[in-house]
Amino acid sequence: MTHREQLREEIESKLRRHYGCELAEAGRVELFRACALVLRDRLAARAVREQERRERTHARQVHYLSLEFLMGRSFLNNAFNLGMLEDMKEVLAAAGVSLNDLLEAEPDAGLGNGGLGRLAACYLDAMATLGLAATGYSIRYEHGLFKQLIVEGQQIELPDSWLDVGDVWLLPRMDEVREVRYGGHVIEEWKYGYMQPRLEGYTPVLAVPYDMLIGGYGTENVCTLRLWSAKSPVELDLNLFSRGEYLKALEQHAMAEVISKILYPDDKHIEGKSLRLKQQYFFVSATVQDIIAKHKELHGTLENFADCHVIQINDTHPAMVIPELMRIFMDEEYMSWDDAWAIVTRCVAYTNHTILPEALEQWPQSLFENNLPRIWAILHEINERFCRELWQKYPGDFLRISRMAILADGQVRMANLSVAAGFRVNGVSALHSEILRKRTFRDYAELWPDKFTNVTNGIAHRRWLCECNPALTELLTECIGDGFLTDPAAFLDFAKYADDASVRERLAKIKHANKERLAKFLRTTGHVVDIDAMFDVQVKRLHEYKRQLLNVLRILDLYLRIKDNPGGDFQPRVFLFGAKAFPGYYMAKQIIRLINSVAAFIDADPAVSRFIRVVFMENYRVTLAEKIMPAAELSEQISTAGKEASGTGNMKFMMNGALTVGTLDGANVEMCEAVGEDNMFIFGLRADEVGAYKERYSPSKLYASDPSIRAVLDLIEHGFGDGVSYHDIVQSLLVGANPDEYLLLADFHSYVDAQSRVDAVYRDPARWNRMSALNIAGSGRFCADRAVGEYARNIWRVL
Ligand code: 26Q
Repeated sequence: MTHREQLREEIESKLRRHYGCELAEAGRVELFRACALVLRDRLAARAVREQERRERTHARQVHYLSLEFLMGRSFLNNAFNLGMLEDMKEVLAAAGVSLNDLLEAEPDAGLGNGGLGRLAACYLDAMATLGLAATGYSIRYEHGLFKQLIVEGQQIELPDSWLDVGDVWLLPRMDEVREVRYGGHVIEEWKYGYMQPRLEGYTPVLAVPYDMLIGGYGTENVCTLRLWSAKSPVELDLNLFSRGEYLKALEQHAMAEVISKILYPDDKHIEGKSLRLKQQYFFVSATVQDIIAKHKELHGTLENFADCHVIQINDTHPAMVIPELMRIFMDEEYMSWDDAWAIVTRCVAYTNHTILPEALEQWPQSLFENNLPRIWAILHEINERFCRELWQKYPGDFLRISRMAILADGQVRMANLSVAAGFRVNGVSALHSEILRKRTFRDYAELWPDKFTNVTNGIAHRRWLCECNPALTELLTECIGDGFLTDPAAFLDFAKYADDASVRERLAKIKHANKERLAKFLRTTGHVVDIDAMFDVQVKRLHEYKRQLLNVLRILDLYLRIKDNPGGDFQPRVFLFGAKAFPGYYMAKQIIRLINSVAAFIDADPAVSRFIRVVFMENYRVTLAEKIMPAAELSEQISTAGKEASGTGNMKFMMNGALTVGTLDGANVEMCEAVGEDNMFIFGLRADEVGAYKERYSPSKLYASDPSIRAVLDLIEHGFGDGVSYHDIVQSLLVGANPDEYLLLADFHSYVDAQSRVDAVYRDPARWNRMSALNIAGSGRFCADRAVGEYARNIWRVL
């Protein structure tokens, strides 16, 4: 039997067994599930072998802890990595089904907000491909990030229920359920001559693991993403009712099961909500128990624990691993403080993802005291010992010690905890890591210079190039062979084809076809766009520092120029936006509304809409990004310098041949290094200029003295004829304690200039496509395989 015949039989057998139907009569969802189950079986068979290998070889294990894994869809990735894509296509085609249709049946696993969550997902793919013994841990949120609707120009949030169909990838492991305890009080008891703290009157919650298997490419290795689901151990027992305990039981039941209900839609906008703290502790405690229990089964001792495990925390959100490991080592394994601390500080490493000071995580002490009393006591002791050590080192330097303290002003500072206990701290781009050393964690970097390092982010290039842009992948393969599939350095070989006119023409054709594909999709959402116009794209979370508003300002500037000179020769462009706003972030939501008002305003003016069009694409998510990246020609990466830790969308655009207009921020700096300044459109203040500039910055003076800035702001103030006022947006730029915090007006002209350089190059296709080729060739260093390789060698010591 051929592979193809066997695959067909397996699918048929799944259909019969699970849905009682034949291939010819199966509905789309049934067929999707059956095919997914076949892929899952293959992965499961490999996973069993991999598990045996890990246990036999005592491989050093990596545990990647993250509150978010923004996985998107898995079907295509699994088929691709298993080498079954062609067979799958053929078998389906023979049954009269197109693979692309089938793929649309899968919901996104949207278990993340944006960059940080998608990074974790990309890294799982790379860890599996590099053959690491790695496991990801997170929460099986019932609802991922909200679904965004745009109604009358405004964002509406709807719940996202991905599990109805998305559960097909999840394997429940009922034999590895853990118990997590909340509340109660600590009883101090003497036992065998030791003081043994014990929690009493606590509320137990069960953590049920569901495993998603992640197959590597070109290897048999499989990694696991373990997602914990919360379940109450309390049966709702009506007998309790008579004893007056029914309400208490009901309350405990509800408290337990709400823990894994929903992903917090915050991205940097941190609120000290007790449910969020419970979520963090829930997944951290279950994970730590899991790691320790399995270690004991395999080794029978904890002495070698730090040699066998490294725990990477994705930002500070899982930082409670530190006190939780301490708790289990001391209270349950009877270790001394010093022995426990020596292990913990050898196996936890911390990645920071943000420079915005308001986004550094802090929790009110009272939340810990009430919900996690034993963890609170341990944090208190960690802080006492740490501050005492600092006092030895810096006697009398109160200010420094209070800056470095873990507990201060009734708050627990999770970043300080992570730096103090972690054996390595890394930023996510060269510039970001530099800022961490020089500013954010300056005191710490003086004390422990060797603790700090950089690992520039990377993206899963098989997903973000090969799977979503097969035509470009084929061209690359023709030119440079298929080595780049597993070797990021091989991309560079493509540089020499930048001077080959036939390759440049192929590039242009591929881009055009991808634009057509996106335009076709946009038509189904009610947007008609001109395929011959430049596709100019800004997609990312909506945040003031990312400056979507600056993009709007220059669109309005262009609008005014067209109005002034309707017969002029303007480069046609389609301005595409996609962004979700945190539901409680007023200014972000206003900016979404503004984009939609401007879109309608331009649409209604034929003199302008013959040149430009603005489209806000609703519900931006992984699956939509996979349609956008291959079609984009210009990538907008315009954050205020010094604010974007890295960015990863910038890399996806670059790899798909878009040119970048951007500030020297985050990983843009390294992209510019990779391709040279001539092959990027750089503008604006530099990170090291921003501070001094702000000292003497007066946006209202700029408004008064600069006619084009004034004209654009007046236009916004006047409104767009739809009865909506954008007065607040204008005010935020001109008045208040910190007007134009993100320096939009300061960078305005520089940005407008950069955009005219873009237009000039676009008019010369040979030059544009040459730059595009050089960007693709330079994008190899932004592969997740390279980034994870660096983690593995320099931090985890597993390669
Ligand atoms: C924390 C506490 C309570 C509630 C929510 C949060 C929370 C959740 C998500 C805080 C931050 C985030 C996400 C941050 C994030 O996505 N940062 C981005 O990380 C990317 C990957 O490193 C970088 O490329 C981006 O520059 C950075 O903004």
